[in-house]
Amino acid sequence: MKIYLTMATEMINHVHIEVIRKGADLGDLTIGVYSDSILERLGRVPYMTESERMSVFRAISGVKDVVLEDDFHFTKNLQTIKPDIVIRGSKHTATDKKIQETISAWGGKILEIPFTKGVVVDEFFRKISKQGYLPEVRRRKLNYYFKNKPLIRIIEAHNGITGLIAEKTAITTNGRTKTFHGMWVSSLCDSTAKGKPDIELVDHSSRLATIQEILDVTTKPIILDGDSGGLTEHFVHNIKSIERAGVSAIIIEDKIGLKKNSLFGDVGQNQDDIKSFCEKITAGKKARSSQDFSIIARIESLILNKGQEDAIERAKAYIQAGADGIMIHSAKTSPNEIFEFCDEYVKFGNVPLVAVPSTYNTVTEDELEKRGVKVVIYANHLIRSAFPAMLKTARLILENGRSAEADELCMPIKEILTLIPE
Ligand code: SPV
Ligand code: MG
Repeated sequence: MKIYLTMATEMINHVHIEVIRKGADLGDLTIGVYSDSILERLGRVPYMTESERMSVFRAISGVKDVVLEDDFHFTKNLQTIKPDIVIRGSKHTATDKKIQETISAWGGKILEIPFTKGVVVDEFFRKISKQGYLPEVRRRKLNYYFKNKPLIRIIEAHNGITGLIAEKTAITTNGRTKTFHGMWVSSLCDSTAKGKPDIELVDHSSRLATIQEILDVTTKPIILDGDSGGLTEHFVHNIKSIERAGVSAIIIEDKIGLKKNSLFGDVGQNQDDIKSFCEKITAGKKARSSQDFSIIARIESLILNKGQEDAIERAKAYIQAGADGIMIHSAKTSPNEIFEFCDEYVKFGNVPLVAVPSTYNTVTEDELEKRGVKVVIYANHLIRSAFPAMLKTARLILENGRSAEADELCMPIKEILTLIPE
C-alpha cells in the first residue's frame, strides 16, 4: 500500500511523529515537503531551506521517500506516486475535494487524521509570529525576500496606523493572496506628517520616534529613507541606533548640501562626488553589526540631468564600495529613462535594484520586474490619499456649521472604536 502525507511544519513535534508512524504502519510512506512558495502563500517565512526541511523528514524512521510538494492540490505528485491513501487533517475542504478527485482515478482514498489541530503546532506558530517584531527576524525576512521573491512590494508608513495598513492590507484573487512585503519610512511623508519641509530638518531622534511607532505595531521589514545619510561621521553612529531599533535596510542618496525632495527635479541640488559617497557607504558597512542589515545606495544622476553614463558609473562604484542594493530614481512621467538604466544595470548589477515609480506611475510591477527591478516602493501614497480627505472634511465642517455633510468621508464611529483591538 502507498501512502502520501504532506508536511508544512519546520518544527516536528510528537503529534507529527504520531501521524508519520500511523502512515508508516499502513504502508510505504512518502512525505511531500511543502515548497517555499507554498509556505509563503500560507503566510510563513521559512527558516530552513527546502532541502534542509526534506533532509529532516528523510531521517525519520518509517519514511520511505521524501519529495518536494509545490502544488496546493498535489496533482503532479499524486499522479506520479499514485497513493492508495492520502493522509489529511480534514477531508472536507475544497483542496481535499480536489485531491479526492485526482486519487479516485485509481481508487485512492483520503484518511482523515486531524493532526493540524495539535495544540503544540498552534502554539509554535503563535510564538514564531510573536517574534516577528524582533529586529533580527524582521531583517532576516527582507533578506529572504531579496533572495527568493521575484518582486518586493513596499508601501510608505509614517505612523502606527499607516504601519497597520501596510501590515494588514491584503487582497485575494484566484486563490492568491497579495500583500505588501514591508514599509518605507519616507523622509517626505515623515516630514509632511510633522508639518515640516522635506529638507533633512526632521532630526534623527524624531525619525527614530516615527520608526518606533511603526515597529511597535508591525512585523514586516522597514526600509528607511535615510536622506543623504548626513556627514559620514554622523552616519556611522546613526546606523547603530536604527539597526538596534529594528530597521531592515537604509537607503541613502548621493546628494550634498541642502537636500530637497527629488520630485522637484533638478532644482540646483548638488550631487556628492563618487569617491566620497563610496567612502560613506563603506563606513556604514563597517559600522553595522548585523550582516542582514542592508545599506542601499540611491543614485540621483537622472534627477539632476547628469545622464545615463554617470548613473551607470555610479552604480558600479557604489556596488564596489559595498552597497547591498542600488536605487535609481527619476522624476519623469515616462519610465523610459528608468528602463534604459535597467537594461544596462542587468549586465553587471549583482545586488537588488530598487525603483520608486511616483511620477512614472503608469508603469506596472510586472514591467519593472521584467526589466530587472527587485523592489518597488510606493513612496508617498498613504499620506497623499489621506490629506485630500482630511482637507475636504475640515472645509465641509466650516461650510455647513456641522459635520453631517462629511459623513461620507469619515469612517463610522463604531468602526473606528474597534479598528484597533485592545
Ligand atoms: C521620499 O519618499 O522621501 C523619497 C522618495 O525620498 S522621493 O520623494 O521620490 O524623493
Ligand atoms: Mg526622501
